[in-house]
Amino acid sequence: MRVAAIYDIHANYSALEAVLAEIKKNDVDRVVVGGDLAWGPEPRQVMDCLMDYKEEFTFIRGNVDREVPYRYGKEKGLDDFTAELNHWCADQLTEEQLKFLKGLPEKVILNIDGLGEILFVHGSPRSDEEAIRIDTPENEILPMIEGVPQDIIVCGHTHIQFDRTVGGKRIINAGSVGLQSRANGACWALFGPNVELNVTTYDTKMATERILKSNAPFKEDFADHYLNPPYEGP
Ligand SMILES: [Mn+2]
Repeated sequence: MRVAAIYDIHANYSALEAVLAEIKKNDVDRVVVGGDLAWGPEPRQVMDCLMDYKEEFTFIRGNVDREVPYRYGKEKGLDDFTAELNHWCADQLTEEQLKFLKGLPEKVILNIDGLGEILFVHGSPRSDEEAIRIDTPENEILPMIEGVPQDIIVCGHTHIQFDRTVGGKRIINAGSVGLQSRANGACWALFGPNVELNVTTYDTKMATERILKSNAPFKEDFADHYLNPPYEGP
């Protein structure tokens, strides 16, 4: 089995479209959508698209998939930007889409040719909002992965791709499809029989023009991010 992992789409429809087209060109048996689907400027377009694949793809939950449908705000300690966007994104989605996000599982385990069992999570094996970064010290990662029986762990959440070995476990960050740092394109990963970290370029100028014409809050910030991906992740 060959598996494509697409993480942190963050409601960037142009990036999702480009990655799905690229995946179709590869011989992929399964797509794992690694969470953080609808927090960003085009939540409805992204969810309408993903719902076409709800039986075919395997979905896990990211932190914003938990926050958006329950409209988390300042009472949860979130900043104004995140709180406003959570509310706006929830307002764009259908009841069915909100219900879908609420029901996502936290992790999935797949057996992949040449690699064996892989654990897919969003943040870390113990939390959807715990960050494993490209430069997180090993002693901080060790307690996060304690007790995981699989030799390979795939994560996202921190929006920068990496492939590290910590405490005998290979930890791979698939990067972000829609809100990437340190890459000029939509990031994703392919598993089986090897591990490939991919970057699919797409027309960021056109993507930016479209969201700037929309009524998405903070659209200028997202546009700037697409055109000038920052070096540091969130
Ligand atoms: Mn996240």
